[in-house]
Amino acid sequence: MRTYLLLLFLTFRLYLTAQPFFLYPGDTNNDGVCNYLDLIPVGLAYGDQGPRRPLPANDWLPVPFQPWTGPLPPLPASELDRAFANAYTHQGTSGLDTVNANDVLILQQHYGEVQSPSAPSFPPPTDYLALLPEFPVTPPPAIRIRFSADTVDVLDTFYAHIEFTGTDTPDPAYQGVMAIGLRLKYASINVEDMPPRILFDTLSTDLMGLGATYEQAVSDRSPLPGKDTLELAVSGYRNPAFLTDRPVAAVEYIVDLIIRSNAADTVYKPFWIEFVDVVLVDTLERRITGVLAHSDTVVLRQIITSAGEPEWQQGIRLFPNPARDHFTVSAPYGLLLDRVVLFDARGRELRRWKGPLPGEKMGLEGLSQGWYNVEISTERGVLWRKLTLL
Ligand SMILES: [Ca+2]
Repeated sequence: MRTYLLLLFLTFRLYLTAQPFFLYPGDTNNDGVCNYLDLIPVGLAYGDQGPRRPLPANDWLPVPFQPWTGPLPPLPASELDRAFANAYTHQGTSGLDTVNANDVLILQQHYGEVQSPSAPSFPPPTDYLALLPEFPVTPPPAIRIRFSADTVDVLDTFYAHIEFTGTDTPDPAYQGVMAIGLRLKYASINVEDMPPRILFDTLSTDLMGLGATYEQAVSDRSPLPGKDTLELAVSGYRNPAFLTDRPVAAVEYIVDLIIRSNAADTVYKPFWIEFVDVVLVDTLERRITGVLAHSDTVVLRQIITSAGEPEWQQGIRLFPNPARDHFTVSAPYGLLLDRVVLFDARGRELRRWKGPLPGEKMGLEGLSQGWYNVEISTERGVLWRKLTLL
């Protein structure tokens, strides 16, 4: 068996040396897509030096390169894996001869792009996470999400703090965590008009970060983080940056609107973030398994009042109301309407008008009798009115 493996390895090496190598700049882990996980090889190889690529191109195309032979993290996998690691993991993706912050810029530039099946890299792409050796740690470290408040109101800003919790495992092989990669999902409906922002700890000099939201990933790239998805990674510079408790990143949300689903004066909606993928890697490129992930819940609140409204709000009315085939919004002179949105009693958005003029007719064709909620956004704020359709 060993002889067979050795033969296989030697044949493979011969094959490698006879073939030119190609990589997609930014796909540092060669899994076929440029995304947050590509920050991990950059962290592992930070500061490494090797031969410059013959062409300095950083376009999203397979470009030729020469494998580096310099020091590599001592992968505990087979020699075959080491050859692969040499071929794809530890390249200066920017085309420079040192792995440095420029490589993170290339990741941002190509975020979300996928390798073309007709022009794959060589060696061909592999499942990066499946190649990582597993390292179970007991008790395990944890990733926790903590919201900045228990309850927040419409138009409030709130933060999801993502935190690493260290472990006091007696395992002498555990040296801490070098990089953390997270894919997170959340219910976007009450925060969708204002995309979240991912905030990294820019004061720390031992960490780099990479994140993507649907706003940052433009539409001609695929696969995108969806409207309800966040992807982010943080990594130390070859060092185990996460040993004791420390913040990973924060996500800033703004409560946009809450849809009124009944006649109550105040609406409450829970909001939370789910972990889809949690990847913790150490400086030996081992994936730490058994990691605990805890999420938190925040309550979004909207207080709907008509009594005691400011004067400018009192002047905003729906007419006619009850309505038959259309309605208009009357507003105090000079107040501009940004947006009018119609919701049914179950909170589903039905129609949306951008920048209507006061008095402009908004059609209700095809809608059934009953009551509806109308959200009116103005330059001075947002308010709600109830509309009855006969
Ligand atoms: Ca990749």
